[in-house]
Amino acid sequence: MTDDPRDQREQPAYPRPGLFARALSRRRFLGFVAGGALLAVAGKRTLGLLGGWRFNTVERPVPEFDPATYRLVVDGLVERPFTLTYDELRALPPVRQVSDFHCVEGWGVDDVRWDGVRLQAIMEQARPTAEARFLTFHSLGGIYRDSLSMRQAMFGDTLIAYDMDGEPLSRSHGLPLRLMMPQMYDYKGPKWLTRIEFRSVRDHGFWEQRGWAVNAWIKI
Ligand SMILES: Nc1nc2c(c(=O)[nH]1)N[C@H]1C(S)=C(S)[C@@H](COP(=O)(O)O)O[C@H]1N2
Ligand SMILES: [Mo]
Repeated sequence: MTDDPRDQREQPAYPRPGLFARALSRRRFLGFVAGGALLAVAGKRTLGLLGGWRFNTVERPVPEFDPATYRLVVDGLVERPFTLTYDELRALPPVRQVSDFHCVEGWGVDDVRWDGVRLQAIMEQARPTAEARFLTFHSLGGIYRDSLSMRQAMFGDTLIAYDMDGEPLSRSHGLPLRLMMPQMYDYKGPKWLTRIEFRSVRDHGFWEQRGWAVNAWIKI
């Protein structure tokens, strides 16, 4: 099962056949797969050429960050749920990394510098219970969310980021906080992150409910 947190195998970036075969005719499904493969090839060619940020959101207007009321809530299957203000978040041990960003639609940005916090720091403070196996990341606004297994959250390059290229995230790029999981397509990375919830079962994110793979390993 791809939901098994111990499963390290790479999974296709496109939905498993079974998921769509039920809803679509075989012909339409094959068209979908062929289209996806074409998109992947086209994406590989244009990455780099079309480097530079775009702006993707399903929230309109985009959520507004108010430092006076903002909290990062850490809860669910943990011994010590807690909340952090923006200042408290920035006071946690900071990490810096440079990593590439990929949207599954075929564009991306290379060598983005991120400053933020490892999820390990969050877990150490929250102490997940034995039942906790997945983390759900919720955005302000209550529309967008996605999840990682505990293992994926502990990857050496997974972080929650508050700065991009040396500046606080702009409002369109997720101020105050976004999840970055560079090994997966960025629909896995909710912007305007406000809650990290530990769960025993995998929660299917916004795009995953619409057919995209839960394990969105980058395929380029
Ligand atoms: N809250 C929220 N987070 C989100 C999205 C979104 O629509 N809402 N889109 C995701 C997708 S598909 C991509 S590619 C990136 C886009 O990030 P950007 O707008 O900063 O370029 O944000 C991800 N995180
Ligand atoms: Mo995306």
